[in-house]
Amino acid sequence: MKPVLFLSALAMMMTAGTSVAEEAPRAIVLNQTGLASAGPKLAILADAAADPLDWRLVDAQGTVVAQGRTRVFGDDAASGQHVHQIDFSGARQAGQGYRLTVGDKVSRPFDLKAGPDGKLLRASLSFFYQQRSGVPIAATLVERPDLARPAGHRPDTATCFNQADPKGQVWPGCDYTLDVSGGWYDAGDQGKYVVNGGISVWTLVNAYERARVLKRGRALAEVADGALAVPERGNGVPDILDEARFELEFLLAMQVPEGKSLEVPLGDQKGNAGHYLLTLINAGGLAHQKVGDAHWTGLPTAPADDPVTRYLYYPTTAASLNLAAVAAQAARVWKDIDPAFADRCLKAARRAFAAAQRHPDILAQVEFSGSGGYGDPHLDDEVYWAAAELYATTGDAAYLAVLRASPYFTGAQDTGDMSWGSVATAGALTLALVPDRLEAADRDRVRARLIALADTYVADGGRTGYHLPYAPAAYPWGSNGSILNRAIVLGLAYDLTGKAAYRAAVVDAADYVLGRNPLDRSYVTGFGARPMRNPHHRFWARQADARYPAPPAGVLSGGPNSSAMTDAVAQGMRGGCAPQTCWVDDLRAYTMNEVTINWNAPLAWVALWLDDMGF
Ligand code: 9MR
Ligand code: 9MR
Repeated sequence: MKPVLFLSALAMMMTAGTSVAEEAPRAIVLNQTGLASAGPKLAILADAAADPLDWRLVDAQGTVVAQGRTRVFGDDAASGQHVHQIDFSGARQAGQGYRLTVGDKVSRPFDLKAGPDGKLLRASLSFFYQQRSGVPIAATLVERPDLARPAGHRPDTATCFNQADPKGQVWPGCDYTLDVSGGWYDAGDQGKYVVNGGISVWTLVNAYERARVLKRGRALAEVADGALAVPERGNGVPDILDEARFELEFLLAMQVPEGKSLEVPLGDQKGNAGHYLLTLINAGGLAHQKVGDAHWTGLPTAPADDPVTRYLYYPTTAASLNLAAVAAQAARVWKDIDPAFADRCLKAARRAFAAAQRHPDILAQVEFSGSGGYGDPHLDDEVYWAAAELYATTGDAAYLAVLRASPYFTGAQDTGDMSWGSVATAGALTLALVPDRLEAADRDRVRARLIALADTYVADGGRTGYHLPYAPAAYPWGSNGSILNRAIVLGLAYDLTGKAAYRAAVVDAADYVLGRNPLDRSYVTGFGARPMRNPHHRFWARQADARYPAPPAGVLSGGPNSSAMTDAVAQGMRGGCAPQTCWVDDLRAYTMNEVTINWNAPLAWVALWLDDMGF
C-alpha cells in the first residue's frame, strides 16, 4: 500500500472522507447543529468594525423576529481576529431555517430546537463500541456496512517487552504472558493504555453515576438497557455501563499477578549510556502501563491486519493508581447491579493501591517505539483520586488518612484542569457527588473548591472573543478534550448551585466544538454543515485509501494545537496560525486531528448533561 505521505494533493482531495464538496466557511458562525430554543444563544462575527453593528434574526419566511446590536469584543488573541458577539438569547420560538444577518453577511440557516434528540449522545458513545478490540464490529450496530470489521488482536496475549528500546537499552522481559484481549483501542493507534483507558472509563461511569445519584430520569433513560447500539443490549444492565465494563475487564487484566517479580526503573536513576538502572521488585498488584506494538504500524492498518508483535510495558505507579481509582468507582456503581463483579473490582482496587504505595516512584518516562508514552512525573493527583474513589466506596479510615494528607484535600494545591495526566479534579468530583462518607465540613469544602474552579472557567469565557470557558495562551494537544473536561466541572457546578452562568458556560463549550469557532468547523464527524472528515485513524482512513471507510458520526477531533506542532502538516504551519486556527482536517496531522477515547468521553458526558437540561 502506498504510504500516505506520497499521495499527491489531488489524490488526497479525490479520496477525502466523502466526495461531497465542503461548504465554504461563513463570516457569522454558531453551533452548526442548532441551538436550544430555551437556552442561551450566541453567534460570532469576525469584523474589523470598531463600533457595534446592527444584527437581525430572520425566520424561514423572511420575517425579522429579533434584532439588536453586536457586542464588540475587539482583538482576540486566541482567534487572531477582531470579534463581535451576537447575543440573541431573547429569541425563544422553536423553529427551522432561521438566519442571522449583519449588513451583507448572512449565517447559514439554523434551527432553534424545542428539545434534545439524543443523537450526539448516541453517536459519541458508539465511538467506544467501534474502538473495541478483540470482537468483530457488527454491521447491525453501526451506521454504515463499511464500518463493520473483523475482530482485531484476538487474542491480545503478550509478554513483557524484551527488546532494545530506541536508546539501545535492552529490556529484561518477564516470565509470564497475560491475556489482555478486549478493551478499547486508544485512538488512531491500536495501543491500549491503562492511564488513558482509566480516565475514559471514569468519565463514562461518572456520567451515569451523576444521573443516578441526582435521580435524573431523562439522562438515565438515554443510557438505559436497550438505549444504545451495543451487543449487550437486552441484558438488563444500563448500556453505558456495558460499554464501560468492556474496558474495565481489560484494565483488570493488566494487573501483575501475585508473586511476580520484575525489574523496573525507580525514579530516574540512570547508569551507563543514559540507560535506566533497573531494580528487582515484588510487582504483584501493580498495573502494566500499556500493551502496544513493538514499532509504529502504517496508515491504514485495520486492527485485524496488524502484523506487529505486541508487548506489555513495565508497570507504573500511575497506571496502578489509575486502576485503583476506576476499579473502586466500579465497585460502588456495580454493587447492586453485579455484586460479584463489584467485589472483584474492589479487591483489584485495594491490591493496586497497596502496590502503588509500596512502589511510589515507577514512572512512565522511557521512550518506546510503536505506542504513545503517557508519561507523568507528578503522581500526587493520582494518589488523591484513587484514595477518593476508595474512600467513597468503602469508608475505610486508611483511605481517609491518605486523603487528609493530600494537598488537594487540604486546599494547599488546586485540583486544576482534568486530563489523562491530571486527575485530582476527578477525585474532587466524586467526593462532591457521593459525599456520604465525608464530614459535612469536608464535603462543603470540596464542593466550594469545585465551584471556585468553575468560577475561573466562567471568567475565562469573558476573556475570549468566541466566549468559551478556556483561555490558555497556547492551545495544547487535544484542546477540544480540555475544553469539554472543563464543561464537566461546570456541569456539576450547575448541579450543585443551579446558577445559570455555569449552565451557559457548558453550552459555550459545546457550541465551540460544534462550530462556533474561527474555522467555522464542527469538530465532531457527522454533525453540522462543516464537520471534520479525515481523522488520524488507522481504520477510518478513507482519505489515504478509498478501500477503507470514512469515520462514523460522533467522533471528536483533538482540535487546534499551537504548542506541539510535530507532525508533518503541523510543522508547515508553525508560526503561521493563531492558537484556535492551528488545525487542518488531514489524516496525517496526528497532533491536531487524531481522535481518542479520552476526548470522546467528555463529549459524551456533556452531550448527556445537555440533553438532561432539555437543551
Ligand atoms: O501514526 C504515526 C506513526 O506512523 C509514526 O511513525 C509516529 C512517529 O512518532 O507518529 C504517528 O504516531 C502517532 C500514533 O498514530 C498515535 N498517536 C500519536 C502518535 C505520535 O505521537
Ligand atoms: O493526548 C496525549 C497528549 O496529551 C500528549 O501531549 C501527546 C504526546 O505525548 O500524546 C497524546 O496521546 C496520544 C498517545 O500517546 C497515543 N495514542 C494517541 C494519543 C493522542 O494523540
